[in-house]
Amino acid sequence: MGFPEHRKKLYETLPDNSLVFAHAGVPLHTNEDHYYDFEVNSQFFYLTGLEREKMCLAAAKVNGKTAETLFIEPADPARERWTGKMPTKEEASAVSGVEDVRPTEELGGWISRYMGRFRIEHVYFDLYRCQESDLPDYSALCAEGFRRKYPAAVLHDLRAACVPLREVKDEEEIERVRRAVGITRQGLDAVLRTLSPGMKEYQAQAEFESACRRLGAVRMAFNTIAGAGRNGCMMHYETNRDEARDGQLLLMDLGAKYKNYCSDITRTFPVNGRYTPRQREIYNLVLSANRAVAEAARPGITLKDLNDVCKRVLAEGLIRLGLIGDEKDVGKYYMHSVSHSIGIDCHDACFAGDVLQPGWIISDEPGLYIDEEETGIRIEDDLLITQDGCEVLSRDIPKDPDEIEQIMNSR
Ligand SMILES: [Mn+2]
Repeated sequence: MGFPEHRKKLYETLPDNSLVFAHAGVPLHTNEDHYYDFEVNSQFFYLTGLEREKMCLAAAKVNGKTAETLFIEPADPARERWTGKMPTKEEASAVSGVEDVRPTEELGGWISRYMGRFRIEHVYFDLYRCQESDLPDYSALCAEGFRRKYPAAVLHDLRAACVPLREVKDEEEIERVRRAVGITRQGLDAVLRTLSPGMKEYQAQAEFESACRRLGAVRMAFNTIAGAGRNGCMMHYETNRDEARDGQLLLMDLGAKYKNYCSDITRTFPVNGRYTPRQREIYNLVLSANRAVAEAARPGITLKDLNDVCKRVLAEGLIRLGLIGDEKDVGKYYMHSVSHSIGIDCHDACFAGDVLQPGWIISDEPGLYIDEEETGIRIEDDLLITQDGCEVLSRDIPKDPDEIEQIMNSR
């Protein structure tokens, strides 16, 4: 179980005469001697459970047999004096389950040996590219170097090979997401205890994040979104500098990350503790879409099917409220999609069109964004797909408007 099992499954899916290089990545430079906070490559993490920079898992599947070696930077006392202890071979081995751990400088020799002696035909690097304009990732640069030296080898995308495996979470992964959701619940409790008119959006963010860190989430799943009033109408608003005022709603889309697994939750609270009748009307419509999606989520359907369910409910409600005249205009107030996969990444690796299976974890996040009323409402839960439906992992996080008002007014 756990991370060694992930590697075993990957090796089973690979053709014979393959090499795999999963690079952890390197810290990215900003200016002078400053670097961005290091985030480990998701494929490397999925295969090893290690979050440390400058490591590489190299594996060979040759003549039906697999061999694997983990290459790590050797501990350097001079560097440790400044930036802390580096993992030893034994520690890296204990976390990953890889028995053969060697210093990074031996990776070149390892490659020469396999490429020189065996009929290697397929070579896997993480070659994912999100946008054409992105700088190449570290793994892509390593692949470039490899291709120059061995132009006959066919390069494949390690991410694409991992996606079908990553889509279905195992027990340990589900447990980590559960913990992340549980921590997020307590972080939102802290917001509900303190939210009041005059609070800055970043102060609500601070309430949430400090509770999460206290509870063991050393990082968030993504930049916290805290948008009051009109700011709640921007799907990925993360400036969080404005004041939350009397009569406004505060939309918070956020999530703790626990042992590198994400939660992704949205709640929309009334800043003064009471929804206006109009806010409640729209809120209840979003809530009914949220419930309809959870009702529909089950193995065998796709994320697009769930979005169709969501759009139908929202469109009917918007017509009833007089905001649109025709179902097809639902996009005027609902611009995103209701669901994505959740795991190591907040928008976790999955292929569009793949059908849900037991073990998928997905979001359920309908929203309505009505600029002219300065009203943005989104309600997001995390769902674990089960044999015959789903389990709402975030069921304990208040979303019923009466319950939210009751909590805010009894403090
Ligand atoms: Mn989401």
